[in-house]
Amino acid sequence: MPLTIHHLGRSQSERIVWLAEELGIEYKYVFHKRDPIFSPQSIKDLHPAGTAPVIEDDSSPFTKNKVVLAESGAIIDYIIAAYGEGRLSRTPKDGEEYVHFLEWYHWANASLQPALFRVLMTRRLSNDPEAVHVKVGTAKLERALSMIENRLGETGSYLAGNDVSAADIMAICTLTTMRGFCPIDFDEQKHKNILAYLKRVGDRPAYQRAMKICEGEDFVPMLGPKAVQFSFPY
Ligand SMILES: N[C@@H](CCC(=O)N[C@@H](CS)C(=O)NCC(=O)O)C(=O)O
Repeated sequence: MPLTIHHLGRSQSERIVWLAEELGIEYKYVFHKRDPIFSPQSIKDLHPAGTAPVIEDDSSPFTKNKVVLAESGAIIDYIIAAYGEGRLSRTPKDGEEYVHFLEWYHWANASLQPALFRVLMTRRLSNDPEAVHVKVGTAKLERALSMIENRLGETGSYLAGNDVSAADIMAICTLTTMRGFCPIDFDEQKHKNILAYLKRVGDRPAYQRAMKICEGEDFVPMLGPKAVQFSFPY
């Protein structure tokens, strides 16, 4: 099995396991436990970024050298091109859906994920919900959530269109597992499309398999309105 996926517990690297399960490709899975909340040495030894996800590929179709890749988007593009026959991505042949795909795929990790972490950091800086940086952080996240809510209202299903894509694989962990670091509740009315989307994803066998592989049988993915703060070590 040439492809190895490294997952750090309760982290964005669940994306890559979900991707591989959706594609039905073979891979070797390696779990790394947080130390106590950051990457352990075993992740830092793999790649100078010291972050998860990381993949290794011993027989890349693109180079004779061993591939060691960090960064979710790069890894997703690589796996889809190398082993996924383009599935779960969109191309110019998909017309308008391609354009939507591009925006949501990149926005998920470049804007949505930082918006959640901005709230996490600003809450740490101040307990006062009226402090200006807390208010700005919260407003930016709320704007991001309302973008998703409206988009899901348009498609009635997934971010790029009717079917799941890598844009969803990129976005979902911010709306689920990452809320364990920064508890953000969803409102049953205001976020009803997001909640229906989380249920839709949670019903996917590949997502269910991925979450069990990543976090074990007892872990309950955060697919409902209420977020639960993780405590470490776990
Ligand atoms: N933009 C990067 C973010 C990677 C990242 O920060 N991963 C977190 C897991 S959620 C991590 O490795 N945290 C541990 C650490 O930074 O020590 C990606 O999408 O791959």
